[in-house]
Amino acid sequence: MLTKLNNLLQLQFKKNIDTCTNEELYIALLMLVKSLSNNRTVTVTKRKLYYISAEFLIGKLLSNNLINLGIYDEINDLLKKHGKNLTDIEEIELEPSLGNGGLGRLAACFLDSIATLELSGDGVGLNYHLGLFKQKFENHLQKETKNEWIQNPSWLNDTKIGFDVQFKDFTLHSHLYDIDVLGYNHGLNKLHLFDLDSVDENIVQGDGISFDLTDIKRNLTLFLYPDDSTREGQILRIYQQYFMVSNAAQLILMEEKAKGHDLRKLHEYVCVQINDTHPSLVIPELIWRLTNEGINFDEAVHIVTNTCAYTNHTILAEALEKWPMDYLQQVVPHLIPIIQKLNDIVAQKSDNEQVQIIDKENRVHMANMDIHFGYSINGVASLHTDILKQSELHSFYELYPEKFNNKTNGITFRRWLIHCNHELSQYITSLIGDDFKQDAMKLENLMQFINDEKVLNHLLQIKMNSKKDLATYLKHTMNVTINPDSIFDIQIKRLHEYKRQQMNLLYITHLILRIRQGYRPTTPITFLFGAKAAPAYVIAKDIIHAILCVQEIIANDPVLSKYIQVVMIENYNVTNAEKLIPACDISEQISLASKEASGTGNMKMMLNGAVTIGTEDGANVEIHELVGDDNIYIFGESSSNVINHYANHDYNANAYYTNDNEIKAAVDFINSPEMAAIGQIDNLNRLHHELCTKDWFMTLLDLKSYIQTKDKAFADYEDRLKWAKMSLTNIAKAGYFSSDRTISEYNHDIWKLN
Ligand code: CJB
Repeated sequence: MLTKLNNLLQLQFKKNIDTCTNEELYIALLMLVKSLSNNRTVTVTKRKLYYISAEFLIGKLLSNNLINLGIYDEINDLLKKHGKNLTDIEEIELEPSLGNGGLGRLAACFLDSIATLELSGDGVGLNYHLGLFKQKFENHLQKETKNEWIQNPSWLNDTKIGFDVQFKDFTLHSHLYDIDVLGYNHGLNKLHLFDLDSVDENIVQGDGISFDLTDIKRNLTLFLYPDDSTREGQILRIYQQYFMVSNAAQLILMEEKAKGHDLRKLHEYVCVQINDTHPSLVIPELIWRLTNEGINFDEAVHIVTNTCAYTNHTILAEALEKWPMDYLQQVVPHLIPIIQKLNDIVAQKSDNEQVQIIDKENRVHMANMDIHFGYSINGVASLHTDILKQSELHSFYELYPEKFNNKTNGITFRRWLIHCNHELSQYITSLIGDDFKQDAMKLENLMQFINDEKVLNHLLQIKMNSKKDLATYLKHTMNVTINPDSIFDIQIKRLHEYKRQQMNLLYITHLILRIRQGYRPTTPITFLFGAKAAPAYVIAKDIIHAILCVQEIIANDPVLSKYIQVVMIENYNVTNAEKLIPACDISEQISLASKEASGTGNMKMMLNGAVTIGTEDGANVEIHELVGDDNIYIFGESSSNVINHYANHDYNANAYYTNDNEIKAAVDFINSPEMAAIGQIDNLNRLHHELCTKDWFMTLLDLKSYIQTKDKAFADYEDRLKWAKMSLTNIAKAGYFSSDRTISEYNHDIWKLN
């Protein structure tokens, strides 16, 4: 390996490992990985999967690829011998900004597992030049800036392939870049990212994210999720979505023709997984293209219906896309007759308004099209799938019970244990061998050590080391000092009212008031948040503002700061998640029951030995079943009660606020003079008003039981051995959440690739 590396360094820079810089070494390692990937043969199975997704939150690739090539330790040792440090070299790589949250990270975990299981399955998406915005904090407010992540050289390979994509007013020629997806030990697939040469970063104003929304040729692949609060913004999203799926369809047909397959049998050779509704236009697009190939409409519909499968990731109405017909008319008029014909087929089947594709207001419901003209629809955790069947999509379930299935999400243990927590991973290997790396259920074997004090103490020590590592990292990146001897209570996820970061904040304001009345936490607590708010989501940004103000109040108060600290991580992303997750003691999974489809951060933190405090929502339900009542903190209303509250319109936030002095005091802290002295009173008032009048996601409903449960968790933390047992149990039971298990199920039930 040393010779190979030195040859690359010589060729590129006329240097060797002892004389080169870290930047040069990073480039040489990137080239080394690429050349080793080239030695692998592309995975082939009878049927090929195309996983189309608006997001792929892949994270940095160097270490992950070294692990999956089986050369991580070798390279690590080699670098050390020459006075270099892999962690420093990793810092040179910029994290691809191609995703937003759980949906995109899931897609990335899936690609890893699909390749590892040696299934032929490629990702298809867009190559956003400036990605999702980069978050900065200024005056305790979120500021969005552009995220320039594409380096030269990078993991992107220019394929020189491109397709014409036809819009109403013009045709654009795409440009395809591929990233190799290496499976663990074997397997090679591709992530196909389509781009457009005419896109111009210079149209973006300053370091912000504003640009001319109508200049499609120059803006099409600039940003993921451009602001869609205006008509222009929504139309831009349709342009992006169509560009993605038309390219996907053309790539599929090109590959199928090259294999000599009969397009009439497309469904035998190809499966398209539609990840949420962003890629839904692939259905009419494929039908259109097949009819252009001389296949009649009905047959084309049959073929496409047996090719496409849809995953639903949320029941939140705002995320289930419905596009006004006239918007589609403006962008892709050639698809309209097809969508109308599909709508006619549905109308003949059922007169139930809820299942129609085109509604009375002439909007096209993407999910509805997916369900009628795909052969599978799955939810992402067992509770979520039940809710789809029993309430949200009940009318569809009655029509097509056989199409509905559950696929509980998973995470790749390569990144979320082996890579991000070397010490824990090596310790587990020393206890039970390394079979768990191939078969995650083997982690169960750790249960034999549940009463072994030596093991329990060692686990506590590993957690402490991770907390120290996080402290060093935060000092280095944000210049904040945190105390590794405190309890690390962590909530990291997109900012959304349903995820209830505001409830966590109200626990903190409540605690501030208690400390001021003389209460003293036994062990200090560090509350860590990481979250980006969508740029147009006003209340979400107000919540960030309030957290940042509380952070400062505590920091400036000599008494409070002895016992508690709040840190809001700037620009939460995969890279800092990899530092936060191993360091977590208490994992906050406190969504309003029924609203979090699954969650995957809950799985990552569990795998790294954190104990969950959570509602019976999403995959928390399954975590609870696996670890049992004693190894998780469950609180709050059940999903069925919550669903009833919505149905009966009987939740009254103001009653909770006025009838309980503790709740009232915690909420009133938000716009108190002390907060106003630091923050913006208008924002704080708006959040306060929202909480005690509307509170659509029922924060106050669960606040009391949340406070009690959290107090209990902090008290239990004092019994270190008991806590270590809980931690060990969580690690041991996490095997079920390997994305290898999830992908085997997808393959067995839906894709049938081999
Ligand atoms: N999800 O990240 C997103 N974005 C969306 O637009 C809709 C859903 C999340 O998907 C994850 C993967 O399935 C889920 O774990 C999570 O609950 C859901 O919010």
